[in-house]
Amino acid sequence: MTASPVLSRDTDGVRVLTVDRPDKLNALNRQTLEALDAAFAAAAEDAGIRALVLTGSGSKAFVAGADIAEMNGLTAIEGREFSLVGQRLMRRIERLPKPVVAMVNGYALGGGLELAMACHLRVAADSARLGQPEVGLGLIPGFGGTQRLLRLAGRAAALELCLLGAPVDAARALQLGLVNRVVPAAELEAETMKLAAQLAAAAPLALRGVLDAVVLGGECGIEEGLQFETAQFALLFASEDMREGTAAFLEKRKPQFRNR
Ligand code: CO8
Repeated sequence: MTASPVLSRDTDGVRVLTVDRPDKLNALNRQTLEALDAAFAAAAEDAGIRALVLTGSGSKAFVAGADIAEMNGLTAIEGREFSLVGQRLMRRIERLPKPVVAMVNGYALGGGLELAMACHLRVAADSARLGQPEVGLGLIPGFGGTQRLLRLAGRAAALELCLLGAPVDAARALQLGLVNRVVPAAELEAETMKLAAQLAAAAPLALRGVLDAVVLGGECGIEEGLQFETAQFALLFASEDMREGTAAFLEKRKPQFRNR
């Protein structure tokens, strides 16, 4: 039996998933895409997991893209299938009812940037480089990158990155809104885990409400988006955690959220 290309470890309600193909800079072959899909599906169902961190093995790459060697041999039909497997994974992450933080520890290129953009937050090492270099391979992004980059950073940045293919450094990625935070490489893990711990201690139903309202709201008009927000807001009045959060504020103590 071959080892899984995705490692998983849990700490205090946070599951860390690591793409583990360091000799190939964690490139996404079909086996890795499927292993990630299964890992995210399992995490969604696991009541003990409240937040996730996604990263790549080694210090050089988060994920350097879809596996070019594997793509080189594909027919058009197989290429379409490969793209759909990747898009399904990205959508699963984006629609996960728990927050996912990408810990961008190095190159996030092509499918690697697409993977990071499907996560809800991105923390990058100052040494990271991010880009959509597919045009250089005679391709375009195929795991939803044209669409997520457009929504995340706007048309100018999407066209610049996808047309020119040149990666940007972490500082420029922050300027473009592609990442939320940039930290020194040596502090990346500690800073990301701190953020994940904060998410894991928050009220899970409230986080889920935010994810639903923001992710779905970003894909529809303002009227529908406001309806999503009101529906989520109203639903939370039925939760024990809302009573606990507001009571804790009034009693000047720390809330204990129970996911109920
Ligand atoms: N796929 C396969 N193998 C890769 C990839 C990749 N994306 N990236 C790196 N590797 C391999 C290299 O081939 C090399 O393997 P080997 O040692 O066996 O020769 C090993 O990883 C180390 O890489 P390098 O020697 O190239 O390391 P360098 O430090 O010299 O360079 C770079 C690092 C700049 C990151 C360089 O490896 C590079 O340019 N990689 C490719 C980046 C890229 O173009 N990514 C986009 C791929 S296309 C894509 O993601 C499309 C997504 C949508 C797909 C839709 C499907 C239809």
